[in-house]
Amino acid sequence: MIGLPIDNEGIPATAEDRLRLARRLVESAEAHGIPRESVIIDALAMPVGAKQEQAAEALKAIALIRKELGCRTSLGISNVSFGLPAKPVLNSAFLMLAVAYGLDLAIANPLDQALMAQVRAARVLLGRDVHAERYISSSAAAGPKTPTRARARTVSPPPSAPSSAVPAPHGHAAVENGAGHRSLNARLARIYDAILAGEKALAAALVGEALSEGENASRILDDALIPAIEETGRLFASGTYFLPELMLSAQAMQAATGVIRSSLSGTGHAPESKGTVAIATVEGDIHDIGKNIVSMFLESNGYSVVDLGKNVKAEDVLSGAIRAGADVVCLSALMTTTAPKMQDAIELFSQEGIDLPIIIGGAATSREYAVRIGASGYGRDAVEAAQEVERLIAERRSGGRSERAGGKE
Ligand code: B12
Repeated sequence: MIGLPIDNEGIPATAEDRLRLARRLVESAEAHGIPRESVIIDALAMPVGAKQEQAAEALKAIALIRKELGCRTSLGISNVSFGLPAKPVLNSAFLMLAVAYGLDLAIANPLDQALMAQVRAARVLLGRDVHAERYISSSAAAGPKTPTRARARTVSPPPSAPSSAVPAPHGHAAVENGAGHRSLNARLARIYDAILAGEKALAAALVGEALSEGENASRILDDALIPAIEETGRLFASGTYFLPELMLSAQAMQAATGVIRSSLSGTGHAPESKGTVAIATVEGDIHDIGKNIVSMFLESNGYSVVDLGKNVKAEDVLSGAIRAGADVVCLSALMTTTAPKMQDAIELFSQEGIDLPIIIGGAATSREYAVRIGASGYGRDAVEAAQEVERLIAERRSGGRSERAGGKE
């Protein structure tokens, strides 16, 4: 039911009077068994060319009616521009303001592409289009995505499905899922899809299911999770994925690796630690997926890991490493702009006379870079990270000086 707050005196001039009449409408509707959730009150747009203050009154009425009566509001947008030039400009500006004031329904032309694009943009800015999903999917720049979130939901059976529902047994028939997708068994393919689609709960559930059915944790990481997050990076770089999608995939990745981490810590390994590693992502860099994987892998290989976090200043790496009694420090950087922070840390350790080996890694680094900045070690992945840690701890224990990063090759 749409109600107009008008009485015998005509259209009230103020928002407060519109609220008063709207209250009467709502009470009368309720007396007739119509709940207020079903009532829409029109806030009454007037030509701003005739009564300029009226636009503000209509906007104020939207907010008041919503707040005081808890019912929805509508507005006939184009009334506002009557008698003025460049009507579409005023109409769309008015609509944007009305949306910001909480308008639920606009009487406007849905075939007006420019207007509708602005509404979609406003919904992002006001946080109503969660993860900008509708905005992105309606954007001309957003090409077809592989796989779409919907596809990931339909391709994959629900996580609680019995294992007999899994179409291909472990290590057998491969599923090709389009660009960037490696040949994977069905279970790993679903995990890959869930990461690509940013389906956090699904990814975690599928990884839990795979582990409980005996899938190897390293295989899940190396064949499904890491290739999937790298593929999202490629899709982002090519303009197919946008930042909210990348973030959703990263969150799904964190959730999935979290499941692996807790399963590893639950298995109870070597009671005696092989040594202590302090690990951090350097200052200015918030990428921590790789660091977390390295840290998890080191823990599962019997090291005590003290995670100093991400975006960590060189001084905090130093004090954290000392506090932890670390044998080795691991630094991660994913951006060309943050990799130099590793050198800062190495120089700080040296200035302060702290003789601790520092291993570096992350997509923005290389063995050559490690040699150049005087790091003690470099690892391309978590396995190499563990090898480097082992080497350097052994060297320290045997009293030898740590070789520099280039010494291994
Ligand atoms: C996921 C992701 C994000 C997520 C991060 C979520 C998180 N919590 O980590 C979000 C969406 C938040 C993000 C944000 C940004 N990102 Co980003 N991101 C990525 C992406 C797609 C994947 C990174 C990743 O997790 N890879 C998977 C992991 C497992 O790999 P990894 O970290 O390299 O780790 C492995 C190895 O390197 C090694 N390793 C890692 N650390 C260490 C440490 C040691 C000691 C050792 C031995 C080994 C080791 O072992 C790991 C396991 O194998 C990359 C693209 C890519 N393909 O790398 C872009 C990328 C890194 N991001 C990029 C950019 C620019 C940004 C933003 C600035 C975007 C923006 N405009 O806002 C912000 C950065 C904000 C900031 N200040 O840090 C650029 C960096 C460009 C550059 N060369 O400098 C990339 C390359 C994308 C691109 N092509 O443009 N990002």
